[in-house]
Amino acid sequence: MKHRMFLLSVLVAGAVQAENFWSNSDFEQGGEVPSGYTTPSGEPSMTRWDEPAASGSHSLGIVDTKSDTFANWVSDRVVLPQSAIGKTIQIKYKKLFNMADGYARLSVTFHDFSGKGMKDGGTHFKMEGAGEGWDSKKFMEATQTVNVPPHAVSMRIALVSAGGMKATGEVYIDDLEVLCECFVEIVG
Ligand SMILES: [Ca+2]
Repeated sequence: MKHRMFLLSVLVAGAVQAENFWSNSDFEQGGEVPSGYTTPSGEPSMTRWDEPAASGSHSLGIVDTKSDTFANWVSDRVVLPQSAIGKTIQIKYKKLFNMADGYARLSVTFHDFSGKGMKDGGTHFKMEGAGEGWDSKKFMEATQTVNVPPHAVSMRIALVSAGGMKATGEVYIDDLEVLCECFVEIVG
């Protein structure tokens, strides 16, 4: 029996595939703004969709020059794959930042069937001070995990320079993937 259980676990582990379900990951598609993103509040004039870039010629960026306001990029709500609900997903991205008097944040929020934000579904990844790679303008890779609440239907991602209203500085994100390791298919 022990032998059979071991064999089964090997087959399952070998079959798990991390799939990216986020579109426009490299931020290269769009018109006046990158496809799938808006600047719904704050100071849109401080948002950037240009270089520096880790891939191609665009990243999602903010140059916050004002200590009394902020800027943000907010994604559309994206319907979660059924198999991601209640599971852990990975947010993988490249970041370049130099923030003072506060921090910028990459925020992940989950929403219920009516589109309302869920109380237990907010995670903020802070970027404070000068990030590793800033001096050489090299984007650094980050991977963070988030738990998807059981009743979540959709999620969105926001890049915000409002980690404390006084925060100023620059922040850029590129190659953003949302990976779900829950498409289990036993092939053995
Ligand atoms: Ca890019």
